[in-house]
Amino acid sequence: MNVSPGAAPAFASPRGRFVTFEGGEGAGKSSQVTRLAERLRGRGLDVVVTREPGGSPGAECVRHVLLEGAAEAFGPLAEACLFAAARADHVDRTIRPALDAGRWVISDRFYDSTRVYQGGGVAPEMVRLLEQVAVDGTRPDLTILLDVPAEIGLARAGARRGEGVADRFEKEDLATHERRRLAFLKLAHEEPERFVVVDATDDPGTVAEAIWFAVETRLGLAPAERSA
Ligand code: T5A
Repeated sequence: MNVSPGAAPAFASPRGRFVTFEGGEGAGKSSQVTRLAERLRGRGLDVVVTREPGGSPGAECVRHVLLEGAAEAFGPLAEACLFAAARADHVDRTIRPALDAGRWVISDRFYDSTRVYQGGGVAPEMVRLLEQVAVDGTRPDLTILLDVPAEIGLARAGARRGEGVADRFEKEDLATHERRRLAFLKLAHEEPERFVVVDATDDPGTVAEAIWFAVETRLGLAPAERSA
């Protein structure tokens, strides 16, 4: 298990804290988001769990269009614009109001997914421009990257899906998924103060402990929050 701890930032304002989970297909993001939220709630914290694409009524409609593949024919830039439109709505209606109210927000994917998935087909400066417009300054305090070889993640996602059909992105070939894994690791390397990389090949309980350690050390839970 690899965890890269860093310095705990000071939080002077009552703004809530924003944690995002990133990683490839089947890395275990949804499972770990649920576990972390339960543990934080057990400490008496007010936690909002959300996801992308989606997380607000408008963005959930766009999610359907994107994952069904209906926008694929319009090309990578159009898809990137749709992800950005969904994100703008998600930030405006769900994330920012919750943070302003002092709540914790945990999002299953956020803009790093666009950097990685759409970044393969759209110029990086365009991806960053769309990102800037969509988030308007609302950025994660901590990003947990669940790292797992693409083959393992896809096998997990496939086993869970059973006879169901893979979505627009999941259906892509192994080499593409492995390139995405490396692209996520590159982002983590470039922003070590925001990212923590967790080895997600371990069993779910061990992964959850690594995530909890990262949250405690990076976000500096108050003594009451730690022991409640
Ligand atoms: N996308 C998204 C973009 O292209 N651009 C963007 O900007 C954004 C935001 C979203 C898709 O959209 C793309 C990326 C995605 O392709 P989605 O349906 O929301 O699609 O799916 P994912 O986010 O990829 O999530 P998955 O559900 O596929 O995987 P998770 O959430 O990482 O994994 P989870 O927790 O559901 O677990 C998968 C299976 O593995 C088991 C679980 O029990 C489950 O069966 N599992 C483990 N098994 C063994 N060991 C562990 N440690 C395990 N952890 C979980």
